[in-house]
Amino acid sequence: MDYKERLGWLKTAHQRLIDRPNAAIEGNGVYERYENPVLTAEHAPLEWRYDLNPESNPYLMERIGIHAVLNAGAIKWKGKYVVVARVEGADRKSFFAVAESPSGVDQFRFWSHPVTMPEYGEPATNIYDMRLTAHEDGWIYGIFCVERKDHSAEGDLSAATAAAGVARTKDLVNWERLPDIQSASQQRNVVLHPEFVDGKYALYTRPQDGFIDAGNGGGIGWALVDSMEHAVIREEKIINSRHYHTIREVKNGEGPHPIKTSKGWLHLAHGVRGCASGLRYVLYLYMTSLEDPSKVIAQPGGFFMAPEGGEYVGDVMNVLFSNGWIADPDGKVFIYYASSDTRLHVATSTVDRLVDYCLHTPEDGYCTGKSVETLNALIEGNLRNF
Ligand code: M1P
Repeated sequence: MDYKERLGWLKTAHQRLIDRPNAAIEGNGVYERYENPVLTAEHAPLEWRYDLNPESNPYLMERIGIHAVLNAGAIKWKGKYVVVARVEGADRKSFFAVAESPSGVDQFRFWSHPVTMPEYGEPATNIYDMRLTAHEDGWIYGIFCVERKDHSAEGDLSAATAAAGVARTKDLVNWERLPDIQSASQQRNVVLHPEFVDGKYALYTRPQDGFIDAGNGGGIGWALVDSMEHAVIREEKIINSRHYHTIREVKNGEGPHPIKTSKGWLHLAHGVRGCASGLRYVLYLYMTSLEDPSKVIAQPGGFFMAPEGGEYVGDVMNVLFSNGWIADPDGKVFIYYASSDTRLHVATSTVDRLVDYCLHTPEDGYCTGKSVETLNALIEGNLRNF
């Protein structure tokens, strides 16, 4: 192909990918998966990847490789379904980029430029996994992981530290960077609750001993802070703990901020366990009280979603991760989740179905005997009545 032919081919293929309709797949009744991912590396605009000047790029070769589009914060914005995705380049650096869709399940298109995130303190080596919160104070906050080299670990080139970065915006284009959250431990997966609690900002936290290891960090924490302009975590209590031989044995972390329902706050989180093939990341739901969002009132046992089919395969295998969902006023819920740190998918459900799932899925009994007892109770009821 000559330059002109190749450019035409690239443009057609890219447009076809964006226009591709996405159909729901009937499943377990709790949610519907969709046939296609909603965002992939190939969705990145051609202007980001190619030098389109025939003089400086006569072979029309890709100049900047985009490797993955994953873990995205989500928000309904001016009638559109908008995600702030983690885009990872071939150079392993992640950045944020906004994409919007008219339907929430297909036709996602990136805005023209990635987000230029101002720095705070020592420039970050990597930033990722933004949780978006339209807070009742009027700002949209983005809290994200800031990774920097761990200078105390001399000679260990993979040693890093994790902190929670904070930025706020009114238009998703211009971001005001605020100081990183101060905490006694390293933090990742920090999420801002959308309402004030006792007049303070409320944070879901995930204390961790090291960059990867949760170590003694017991699970998802809860902290009240006076200000987001200088957020300091002074006290933190664990509200959703890790537990031996469960899906959240090794680590867990809050997903997006919880959805307020008439029966309580509905939470989406990820749980991690170890196995011979490495770490396995799955999604789970739980609910907390409207009066006290730090008090768990429902904890269905097991995972809500786990990798299936092609979702198993990618840059980091056997991973589902979510940090964004949108609840429409009619109760429809769009869950944006990434598979194997490579691509972004959507699943849909409703607030009513997800609450029903939380309130009626048996809790984990923490041993095989209890699991069989619970199973038998269901079977007996079904055999007696149906
Ligand atoms: O690779 C899986 C995930 O690992 C991290 O999550 P956590 O902090 O819970 O271990 C994050 O780096 C996340 O981005 C990634 O998807």
